[in-house]
Amino acid sequence: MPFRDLREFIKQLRAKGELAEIPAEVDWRYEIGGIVRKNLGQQGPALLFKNIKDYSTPLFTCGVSTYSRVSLALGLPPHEPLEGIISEFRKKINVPIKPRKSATGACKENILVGDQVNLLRFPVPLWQAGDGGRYIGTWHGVITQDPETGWTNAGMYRVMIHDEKTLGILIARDQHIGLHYEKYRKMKKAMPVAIVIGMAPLLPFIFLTPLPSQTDEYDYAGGLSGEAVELVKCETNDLEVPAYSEIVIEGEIPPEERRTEGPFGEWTGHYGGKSSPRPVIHVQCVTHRNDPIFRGTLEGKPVNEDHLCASVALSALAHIFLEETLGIAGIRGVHYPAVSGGWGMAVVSVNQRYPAHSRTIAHGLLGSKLGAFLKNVIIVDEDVDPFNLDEIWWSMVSRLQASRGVTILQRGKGAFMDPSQLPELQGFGDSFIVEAVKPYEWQPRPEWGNKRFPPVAYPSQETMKAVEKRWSSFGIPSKKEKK
Ligand SMILES: Cc1cc2nc3c(=O)[nH]c(=O)nc-3n(C[C@H](O)[C@H](O)[C@H](O)COP(=O)(O)O)c2cc1C
Ligand SMILES: [Mn+2]
Repeated sequence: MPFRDLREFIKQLRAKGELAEIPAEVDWRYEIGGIVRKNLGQQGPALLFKNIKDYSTPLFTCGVSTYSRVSLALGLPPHEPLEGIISEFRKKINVPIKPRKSATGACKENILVGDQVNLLRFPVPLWQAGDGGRYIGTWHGVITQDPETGWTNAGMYRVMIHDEKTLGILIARDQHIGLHYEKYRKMKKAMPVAIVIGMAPLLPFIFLTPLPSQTDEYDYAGGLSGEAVELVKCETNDLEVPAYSEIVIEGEIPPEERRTEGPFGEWTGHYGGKSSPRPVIHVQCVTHRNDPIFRGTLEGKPVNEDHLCASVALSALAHIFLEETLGIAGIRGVHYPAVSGGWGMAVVSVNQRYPAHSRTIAHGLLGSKLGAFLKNVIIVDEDVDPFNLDEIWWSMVSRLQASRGVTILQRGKGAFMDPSQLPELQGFGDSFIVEAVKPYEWQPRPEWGNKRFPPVAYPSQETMKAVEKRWSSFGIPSKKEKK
């Protein structure tokens, strides 16, 4: 059964023993960030902070910071392997479902306009020491519309509090919000915006996922959830938001006004940029449910909730892109490992069928929007499990000759705020492609059993099956499943 909202998900987490509810008073200034950091490090439960200093509203975080909870959100068994999680994600997102429109919804239970607007009413953490402010938008959706075509976009772009009624936002030119904003700027008009916080667990996966332009993220959110997303219209503009959101912030972004925003602990695990003048959001209205639950996440040094979720979403989407958009056959799996930040590295396992098959894959990814923050690509053969980092290391020694299989591409598209790049060169980045594969052109040899590469040293399938059958009789304890 899909989860309609954040509350249903929290209820299920509680029932499954996946939730820690924290009655002790905690400080929104740094302490929450520290607790979340430790909890992420030990792959702990989802957290509901119920007693935050100066506040009565609770904060929910770490909802999908482990694969078992991502499985739960997707309706899979708790110990589903990563390959299965990504495969399910791929299947569901590939069948979009149009949203349903409602006249009203739970997010309208409280409507605050004008003088009633006070963003400091929510327990927004100052997440960690180097952050330039309190970030209210860390696990949210920012909704805007193309003023020419009417295309609606929903993306996750960080949002900082300036004061009770004003927010700062980072808008990159090559992101969809950037495309919309450029048009409004040319028209010299303010851009209407809606920010949604606290929603059904699969929606943020869609908001952080680079889907093609002119496509509506709500359709994909419906597909992924297996049920149409119910939408309601904003109070002060024509944008639509999920009806069961905990909090909705409505406002507009003037074309030229700037205020200092940042820095922010980035997905790279560093502070890659300094505070700079960036666009502001003037908030006109806040709507929220009764007893709202604030939702946020700590970004920073991997692996955090955002890295894990980006890893799942990008792996699934890149697989679809390579297979269906680029028409590349023979792909066993695509993995953007969470340990590399979820965005920065892709491993693709492929059954090579023609010359340069492996390299085409790397070029395809690096040249696409899925490669917006992608730096390095590793290609392995189809018998190497791309979801098992140990096997990738093995492959990089046993099948790679550096002069043949390592390529460095210079001045490609780099992730902005990449800490390894000089500030003046931000946006440009070098990439490596590693083809840790059996060379396509090698010929069969008798000493290799007439294969084109030396055989892998491993007991035969027949032996392994027979051992498996008798395994319990040997009295050897089985290794605990690693998640
Ligand atoms: C927690 C979090 C914060 C993010 N903040 C930003 C941001 O400030 N600016 C940005 O361009 N992308 C940011 N991203 C990445 C975008 O969400 C991602 O590139 C997404 O594809 C953007 O949506 P779009 O493809 O519709 O433009 C963030 C991702 C996460 C998970
Ligand atoms: Mn988009």
